Amino acid sequence: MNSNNTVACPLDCFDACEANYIDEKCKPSREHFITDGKLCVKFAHLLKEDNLKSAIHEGRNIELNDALEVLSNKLEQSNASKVLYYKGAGNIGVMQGSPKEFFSQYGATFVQGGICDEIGDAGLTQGRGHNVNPPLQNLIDADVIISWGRNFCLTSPHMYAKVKDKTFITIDPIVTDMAKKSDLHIQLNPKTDHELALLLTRFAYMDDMNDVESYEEYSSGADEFEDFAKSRPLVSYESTIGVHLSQIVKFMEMIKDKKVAIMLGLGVQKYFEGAQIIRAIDSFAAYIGIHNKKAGGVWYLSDASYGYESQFKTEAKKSVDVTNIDFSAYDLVFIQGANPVVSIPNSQNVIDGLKNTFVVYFGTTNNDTCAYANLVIPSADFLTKSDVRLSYGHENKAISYAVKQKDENCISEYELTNHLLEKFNYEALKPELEIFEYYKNTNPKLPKIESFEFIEELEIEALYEDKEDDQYYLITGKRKNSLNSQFKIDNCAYFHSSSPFSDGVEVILYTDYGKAKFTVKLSDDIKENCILIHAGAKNVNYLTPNISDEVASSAIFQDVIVSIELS
Ligand SMILES: Nc1nc2c(c(=O)[nH]1)N[C@H]1C(S)=C(S)[C@@H](COP(=O)(O)OP(=O)(O)OC[C@H]3O[C@@H](n4cnc5c(=O)[nH]c(N)nc54)[C@H](O)[C@@H]3O)O[C@H]1N2
Ligand SMILES: Nc1nc2c(c(=O)[nH]1)N[C@H]1C(S)=C(S)[C@@H](COP(=O)(O)OP(=O)(O)OC[C@H]3O[C@@H](n4cnc5c(=O)[nH]c(N)nc54)[C@H](O)[C@@H]3O)O[C@H]1N2
Ligand code: SF4
Ligand SMILES: [Mo]
Repeated sequence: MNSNNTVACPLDCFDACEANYIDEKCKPSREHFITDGKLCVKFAHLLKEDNLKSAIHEGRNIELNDALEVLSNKLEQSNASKVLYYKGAGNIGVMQGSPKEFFSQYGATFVQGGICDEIGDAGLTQGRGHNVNPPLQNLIDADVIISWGRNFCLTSPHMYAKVKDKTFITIDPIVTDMAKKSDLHIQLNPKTDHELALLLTRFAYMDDMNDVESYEEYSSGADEFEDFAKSRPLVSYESTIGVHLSQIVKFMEMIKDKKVAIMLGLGVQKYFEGAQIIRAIDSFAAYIGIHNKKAGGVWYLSDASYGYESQFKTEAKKSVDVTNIDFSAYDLVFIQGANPVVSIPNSQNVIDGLKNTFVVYFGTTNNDTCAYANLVIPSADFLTKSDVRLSYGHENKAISYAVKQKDENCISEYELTNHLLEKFNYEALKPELEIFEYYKNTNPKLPKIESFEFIEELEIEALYEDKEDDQYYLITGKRKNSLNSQFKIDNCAYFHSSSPFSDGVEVILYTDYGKAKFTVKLSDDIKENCILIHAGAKNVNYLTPNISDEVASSAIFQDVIVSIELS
């Protein structure tokens, strides 16, 4: 088969699947290890997207060249530091990084921190110097897999398919799809995972499951961590974590003498002290000797570009935390591949700001953010541009060739960047093929954990101390058939059926940060004290804090208590 017909799924997902473009159709690749002959429904939705086919200026369709002229004139007239470059995760191919090169040379303000995995990444890196997953084979060779704050089978269905016959334990406040496939489900209260990690450490100590031989080789602080875990009073655990001790006993029985893999997800780190929480879990993992073994290990959203040299300049002269941008403070806001009106915290703040600046939207679809754009530039879709897709789930990548002719009114990220670089007489990008070949042919070696620092103390404010009985924890996670705000999204708030509401009624939910209307859906999969609102739900981020976590300038979507406005 002609290998130049492969395309990579560009969606922000662990799996990084590959397809073959044959007879104008995408067929799941059989040779690509992860894809293994299957693609998912999100990819099918992507193929059916109604993509933008014309540039738009102040509500009127215009020629692409005219739109590029408006953009460069605006940039020429603006003070560079008053131009904000905002990049999202609509397509996570490496070529999406190219516009950074222009905005870096131009001197625009960049966004720092993130709205995804950055808090957990910072926590893991503090403890072990990097955040890189073990080889996928270690997962395949594990006996027991713990899905901890991650909806493993839903958010990375192809990784899951490789190991679906293993024994699973899920740690999650919600009865997720993954929980339903698990032999044990620890349905803890939100923001109590550090307490659970300490409790498990204490049980491991009592059961002689501490693997001193393994961790003394590369770590420091184990004794202090052990003492710290032992010093917590056992009696308070049940009421705080919300879990019966018999489940902890079962957990220990299930992992004893087994090769254990922990699949960590975003759920544990969507809090102000999320970096400490994830470090507590990673310290428990080190204590029982999971790291640096031939099988098992700890997986998170790995630093996919570890070991690659960035092919684009990305230094920012100035930056602003993503969690609390005052968009109105900029003369021009350039938004690429993102839908911040729905996806970043405090939607009211975002909308108020976007209404009072000149917004350029560069993307494939007419999303919620386009409603506030003065200029829309249609991006070429993934089938019409070459790219390489690295994965934050595993070490396999996916290669994308341009298999279709681009629409003449659309432009790729690489082309737009070179156009602007030329206009401003800046240094051009390296040739597209050279960048593509670099990412395609470079295969960095996965690092081991050379030195590990156990966490020795925790300073974490408990969410349960602030919550009244008629209030709820907010859980916000992914939905099976959509990808963040892309594709079919609802605006529902899911409650346990013991709640005082009926299915289908509208409620107004409020927090310290804002309020919004939702349609009630009842489901016994939801813990009684929680409300689940999916990522991408139109109004969810009216409720979330425009506050950064303590170390990573990143969003803390769940550090919030929800009340219900009674009409
Ligand atoms: N179908 C689908 N797949 C996706 C995506 C999508 O939108 N749809 N998005 C992709 C992206 S961008 C990302 S970053 C990944 C994220 O992948 P995951 O980390 O799996 O995603 P989430 O659904 O955000 O969070 C995981 C789980 O954490 C649980 N949780 C919430 N709070 C807590 C807590 O305090 N403690 C514990 N232990 N659990 C908690 C939630 O109930 C949820 O089940 O998924 C990717 N894959
Ligand atoms: N409440 C709540 N909020 C969340 C989350 C949550 O769990 N709960 N999850 C967070 C997470 S993990 C993430 S990653 C973010 C995601 O948030 P965003 O980064 O804003 O991503 P999307 O909502 O998927 O919107 C991506 C847009 O990219 C555009 N696009 C697609 N392909 C291309 C392309 O090839 N080129 C260009 N230029 N544009 C393209 C499409 O128009 C699409 O609308 O949301 C975060 N927000
Ligand atoms: S599982 Fe993920 S990477 Fe694979 S086709 Fe679906 S969205 Fe794309
Ligand atoms: Mo994400």
